[in-house]
Amino acid sequence: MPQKREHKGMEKQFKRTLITTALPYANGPVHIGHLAGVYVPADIYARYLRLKGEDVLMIGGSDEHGVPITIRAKKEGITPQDVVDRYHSIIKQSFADFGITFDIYSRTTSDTHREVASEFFRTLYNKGEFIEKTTEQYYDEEVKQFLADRYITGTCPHCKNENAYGDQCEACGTSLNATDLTHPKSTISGSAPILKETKHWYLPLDKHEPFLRKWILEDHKEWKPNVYGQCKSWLDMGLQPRAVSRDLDWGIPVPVKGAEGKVLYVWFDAPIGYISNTKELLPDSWEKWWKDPESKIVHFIGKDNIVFHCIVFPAMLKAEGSFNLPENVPANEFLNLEGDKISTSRNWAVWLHEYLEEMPGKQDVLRYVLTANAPETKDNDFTWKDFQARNNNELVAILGNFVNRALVLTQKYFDGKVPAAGKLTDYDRDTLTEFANVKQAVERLLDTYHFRDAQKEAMNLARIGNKYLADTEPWKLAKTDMDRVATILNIALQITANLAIAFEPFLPFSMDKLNKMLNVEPLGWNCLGETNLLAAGHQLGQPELLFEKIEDSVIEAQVQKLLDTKKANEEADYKAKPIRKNIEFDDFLKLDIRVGTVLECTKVPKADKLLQFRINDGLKTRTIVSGIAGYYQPEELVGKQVCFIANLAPRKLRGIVSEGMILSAEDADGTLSVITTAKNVKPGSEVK
Ligand code: B3M
Ligand code: ZN
Repeated sequence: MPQKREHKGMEKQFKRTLITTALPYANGPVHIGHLAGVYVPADIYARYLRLKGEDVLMIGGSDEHGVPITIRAKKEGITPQDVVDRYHSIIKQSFADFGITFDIYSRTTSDTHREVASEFFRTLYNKGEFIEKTTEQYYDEEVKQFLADRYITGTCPHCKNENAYGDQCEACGTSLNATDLTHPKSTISGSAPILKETKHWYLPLDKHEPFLRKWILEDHKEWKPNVYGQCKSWLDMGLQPRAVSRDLDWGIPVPVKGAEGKVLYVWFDAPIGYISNTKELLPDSWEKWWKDPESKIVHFIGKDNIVFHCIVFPAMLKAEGSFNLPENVPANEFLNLEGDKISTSRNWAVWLHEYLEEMPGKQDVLRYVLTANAPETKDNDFTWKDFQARNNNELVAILGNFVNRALVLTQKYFDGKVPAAGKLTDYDRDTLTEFANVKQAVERLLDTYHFRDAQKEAMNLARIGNKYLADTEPWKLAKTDMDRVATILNIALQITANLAIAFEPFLPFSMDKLNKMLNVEPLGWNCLGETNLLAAGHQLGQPELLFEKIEDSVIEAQVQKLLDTKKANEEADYKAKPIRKNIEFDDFLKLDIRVGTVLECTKVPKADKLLQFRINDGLKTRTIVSGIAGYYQPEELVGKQVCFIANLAPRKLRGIVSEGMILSAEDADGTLSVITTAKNVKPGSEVK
């Protein structure tokens, strides 16, 4: 049955759905953040549509190009190919282990991908869709190579941190161009790079801006608010041409004359990977999935990839001319771990392969918890305590308990054969209507990408069942009224069969098990809500426990593991940033730190890290530019009191004269938090 969706006031029908999932970089294993943000929701959606009998493809793969991979290789003294070979297979295995049902999981180093991406570039090139620009970039004469931003360190012009990167100073958060650094140094050879001219191809996003504005802001108002909002703020800042090539020796060679030593920028080739992988899977029929107007494309991604999927890739597809654009991009926010940002380099993560070693067979528990806590509209936190509570109080106590009671009682009183229902009471009928309504509710939520609420609805079905058995107490009637017991258990078993359908997209491993216990083939989605799924006399299989309680000791061990990581990280941080040597009191007095009240705060156009403040400093209004745009929405800070250095010599940032510096605390992962006062004080008050 074709799906119906609201579209520009009309209902648009689609014949098939192409689901793509962000291609993770093959420079490390995958963790719970990946699963929660992208792969579990995509898999739920794919399984749901397949259960409905729709035509679905789910495309995945590893992103194997880009600078992070070359850096990792250099660090380990191996080739980039070694790095991606290792992690591609680990990642692929983890996804398979968690039941993520890709139709294909390939890689961007495949031959098909190289051909498809080269062809795509050539088409745009021949159509004149690129502009060519020659700019000066740093070049390491010792190793004879241009340096990507991350291969250059130097002194930050703003805060004088000596270890700033070519794209960003992690000490003050300012986004930089490599040429802003003083004393630049190549991290490859340690030598001072020279500036050398180099030519690159740019996609003129500015040219596509009017189209993108209409397509997103007017035609896709139904997109999630976090996605729509990010797109709007990019569009409002104005789009710039973006380079789609790099001077690098790892990647897909730019397929035109005069481009020796240049490769496609990883963010140019990676999204084309969705197309290549479809083609690799279906060499003869891939095009209908991408080009037939009756095909719907949905990109599942994390929030850091929104601009590439909603703006850059659509502009590429539009420029090419023959492809559909995505119907929706249900991007998630981030999942934190025990209150801190997940970080691969700090080993602050629950790695999927480790989880499975330590919790064998518990894939569904993690899938359940990650969906229950999915960062759908805001960042969310994973904690082991919550993991345990959701397992013990929901999976075990509600779903598992109900199913087990229904099956065990049937075994006990009817030798495991579905008993025939007799006359229904009003309460029976009310119960049946209640769960018949669940189908519509779950569908509406899944169709609009509200996976956590959909799962909650499914759990309500189990709650209804649990309550029904608790209220009717068939075990007490066994001696007096076996007809009534038969009716009650028939109803309980029909609810169980419904649960096996409703939970299949969420808990596929357990529902497989449940289907075996029911001795049925998996039932289609359209059976959901029916009350005669199991015929009287049908022989059930052996009941088993669906879920088991997780003991405190298991959770404590996981928490301890994280505490150990935290301790190791703290020691390393302290070593990396030891307390500086003592200063005299007079030195301290030189600093004039004051409190000011933020009157206005706005984004600095074309600088994604900078906010411009207008601050009441007690005497006048002063302007300060600060590199904290990544951590605050401007409006959050208006009216707040902040501390700032009032006697720092004014300096120009992106053409704006900044009169001072706003003080922020930086934690180990680089997150900045503005220093404010515990009580409101008069603007201009000194901080000492
Ligand atoms: N590899 C970035 C990431 O893993 C990038 C996604 C590509 S999707 C085409 O966040
Ligand atoms: Zn800095």
